[in-house]
Amino acid sequence: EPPKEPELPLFFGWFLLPEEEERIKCATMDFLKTLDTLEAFKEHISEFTGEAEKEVDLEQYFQSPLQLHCTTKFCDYGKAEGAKEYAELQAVKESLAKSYELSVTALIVTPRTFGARVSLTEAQVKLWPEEADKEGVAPALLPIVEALPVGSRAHVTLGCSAGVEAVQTGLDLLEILALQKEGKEGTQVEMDLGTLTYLSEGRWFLALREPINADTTFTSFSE
Ligand code: 2AM
Repeated sequence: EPPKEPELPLFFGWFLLPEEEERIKCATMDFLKTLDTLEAFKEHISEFTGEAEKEVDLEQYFQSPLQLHCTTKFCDYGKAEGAKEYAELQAVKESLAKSYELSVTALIVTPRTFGARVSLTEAQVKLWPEEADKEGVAPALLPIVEALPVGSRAHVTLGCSAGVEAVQTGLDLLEILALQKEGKEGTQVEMDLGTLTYLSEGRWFLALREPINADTTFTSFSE
């Protein structure tokens, strides 16, 4: 019998340590609590509720995932393109179970997702698959995404609205970055945490004044 191939995981990524997860969840929930009380946000409430006068409790609106993480490669147990090649990279094999400090530099909120933008270091970019930024991106958006620095899609999904899959967070982030690149920024609001910008269709971007760092472990995950 030939030796069995090692099984591929659902995905690889950086997983926040439990105490870090608690800290990040608290800080980001505080932001949501403030956001839905802002006049600027209320002006665009219908983009979340479908009705102009209705209120929204963003803390209830988003369901948070079980374990906070930043996905590097979605392998889908080997069904995703490039899964095996990624798992076999020397950089990946060497990095398993190692500690990494991630830097969160912005938060995004859309009617679909709530996420944290992660700015990767050079060492971290070595674990970022070259094609990952472009996967599943709408053709119209591709030229702009290709012009963004590698790893621009890196994020931690903090929550999804009902019926939305986590993969949407990275796509929402790229859309926001593309709009920024085209100079399509709307209303800006100064908050304690940083500058909040509105980018049409219920999209909000908070550029953090100070990055939020989080200790993580690089590892694979299978259900
Ligand atoms: P996320 O990275 O935005 O959270 C398991 O489903 C994990 O893999 C989730 O964390 C999810 O999104 C990510 N994921 C799911 N499908 C994906 C895809 N097609 N491309 C990239 N990441 C994906």
